[in-house]
Amino acid sequence: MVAQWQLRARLASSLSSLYGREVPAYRTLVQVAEAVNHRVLGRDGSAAERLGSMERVTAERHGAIRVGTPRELSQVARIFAAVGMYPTGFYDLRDAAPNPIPVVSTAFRPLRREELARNPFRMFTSLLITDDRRFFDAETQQRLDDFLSRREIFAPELLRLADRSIAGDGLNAADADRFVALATATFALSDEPVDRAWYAHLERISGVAADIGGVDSTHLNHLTPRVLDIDDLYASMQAAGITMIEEIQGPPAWPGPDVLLRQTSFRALAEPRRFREADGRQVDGELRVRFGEVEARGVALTPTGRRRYDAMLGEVARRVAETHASRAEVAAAVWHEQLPDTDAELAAQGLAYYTAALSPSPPAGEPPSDLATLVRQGWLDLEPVVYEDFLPQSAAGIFASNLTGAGELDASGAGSPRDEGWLAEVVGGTLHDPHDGYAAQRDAALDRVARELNLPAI
Ligand code: OOG
Ligand code: NI
Repeated sequence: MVAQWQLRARLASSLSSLYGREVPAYRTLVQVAEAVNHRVLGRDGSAAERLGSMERVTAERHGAIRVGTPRELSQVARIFAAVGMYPTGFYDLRDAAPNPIPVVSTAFRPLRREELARNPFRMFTSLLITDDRRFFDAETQQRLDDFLSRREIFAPELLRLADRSIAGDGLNAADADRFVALATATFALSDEPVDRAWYAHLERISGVAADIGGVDSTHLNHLTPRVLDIDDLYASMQAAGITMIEEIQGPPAWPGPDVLLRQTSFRALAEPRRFREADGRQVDGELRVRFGEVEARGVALTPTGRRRYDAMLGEVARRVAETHASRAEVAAAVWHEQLPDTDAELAAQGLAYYTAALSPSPPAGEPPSDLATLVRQGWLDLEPVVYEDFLPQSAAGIFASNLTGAGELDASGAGSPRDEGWLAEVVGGTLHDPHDGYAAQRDAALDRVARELNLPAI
């Protein structure tokens, strides 16, 4: 039998080979990322691995795919459940300022720490919202819905194998090979001709809408390796002659611990695609929709910490608009003012998630029973809980920085209500809350420490 986690590792590696063949710059990115990680290991020693073992970080990827209908998303959910990846988090990118994108998204990923350690593959998956009048008028919506309801992206055999893996907790060797091959082929760039006029109509509204609803298939949009020092990576890629987008998305470089998620990307080259013209003729052309992205992960924030982060984002935007200073400078100042820059204070103030073990050399005397005092008096060794999710603002920024045009938006058009409950139904009933896993890790560790210190609770 091939267990679900082994299928996940095989799928991740197979998609990585596919994307490397399709987008050569991705291979450069992976090489540079590995070089950066070795540099950090040489520089920081074992501290380099406090956010994940070198083995995990080197293998770690997230992909991004985009689908057009709730039915397609429900099929995606079956394919990923077959490899132990479950829909986690809700991101509505339609209200992301200043870059609204006509999708709602979730991330399929392993939930438990042990599963993430075995293979942390995740897939950021976006669903086009066709009835949102800020983006699509009634006629375009009708055409989109007709077009999307006619296509079959996922082969029935692939879905049958997925269901078999879900029911049997894995697949036999022959089925496993077939499943990985079919799933990989599903996410390859198709050579089916693209209807030029229809694609162009959608592209005027939104490049993302065209990439989803203007073609007969889906494809990996990017595949993202993880690095331990994204500032080094950014400089190294520029030095290798690959132009990166202007900014690193997410938290700024700062003296404190790595927090949440920092990402950056480069625009991939145009890729050859076939087009069907209005008169039925087929011609060669190109499209430039896929890109390369890379990320660094840090400690997960608690809901309180996350509210602080969101407020800081707002404050940075306000000051940038007011002073026209560079975003990096303003962000560094805001972070310095508003967030403690040590693990101890992030933990003591309940802003970030940590697991804890009893320090081998605790202070003398009676232990206090609250976390803040235990941390400040040096009773505990803290380990960051790594952020395993995404950031809506950064995601929208990544989408937008790689589009050719801003698109057209009808600000007076009515949005269409979509929420977590709706998305949960689409993906089969459950949408997981990212915080559950982080809190469970912290709580289990603190319970252990409380028992060791003979405290009723911490
Ligand atoms: C997804 C963009 C978001 C991320 O890492 O935040 C994303 C897409 O382009 O389909 O991948
Ligand atoms: Ni991404």
